[in-house]
Amino acid sequence: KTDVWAYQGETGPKFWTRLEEGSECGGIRQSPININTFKAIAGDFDLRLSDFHYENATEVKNVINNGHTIEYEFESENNILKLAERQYILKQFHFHSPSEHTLDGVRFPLEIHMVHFEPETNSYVVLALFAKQGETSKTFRFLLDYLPIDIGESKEVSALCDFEDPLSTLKTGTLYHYEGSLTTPPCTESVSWYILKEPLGLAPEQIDRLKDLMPINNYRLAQPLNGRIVSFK
Ligand code: SG7
Ligand code: ZN
Repeated sequence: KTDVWAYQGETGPKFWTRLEEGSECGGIRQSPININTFKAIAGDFDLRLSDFHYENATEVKNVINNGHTIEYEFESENNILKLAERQYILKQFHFHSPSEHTLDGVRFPLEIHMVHFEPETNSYVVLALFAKQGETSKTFRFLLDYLPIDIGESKEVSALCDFEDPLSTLKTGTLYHYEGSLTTPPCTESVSWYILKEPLGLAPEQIDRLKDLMPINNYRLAQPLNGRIVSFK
């Protein structure tokens, strides 16, 4: 697996386009993007709250420090997002700091990516949640109890992820949508992005600790829209 890239220096983003093994980092529908909220179009996109078939409390199995992010993996494959007749399985979530997507140029302290995968078409749906300092979201209460300090280190986790907060924000909050890519090599262009406008709260210690363990500024710069439309609802 290609893993020779970084967020800075000689193997930084400019180098990503030259990576072998089918890098799509130089493609035309890349992520992340800046979301110009004034240009977003009132959307008739498909994602609805009823499409989230999530368990109330889901066991987290494992956490890994992969040198690019801290990633928590789920035990069950029971959290399903049903979209356009396809079933996307919630696999993992991970962090970027500061955020990768920006809202009218504004970067949030943290962005959480809930990665859903559909094996038949090899495509992804990523739900992006911004986080800022505030009262700790129930969903992420366990974060500081299991942290892999060293690159390559992974740890068993025994904790429950409770999705009530993000799901209730989804009910009333604004959601942005566009078609893009993975934000890391190989930048595969098969990702439907859904970005929740309203940030979740995390304790300052949680944000600081995650930052400590990840590369500084583990975000990719905004990519050109190339005519893509961002919709909202
Ligand atoms: C993180 O971002 C990891 C990757 C993820 C990548 O570095 O969480 O996950 C694994 C399993 O390597 O790549 C295929 C994939 O999920 C890109 O994901 S992102 O576009 O949501 N940032
Ligand atoms: Zn990510």
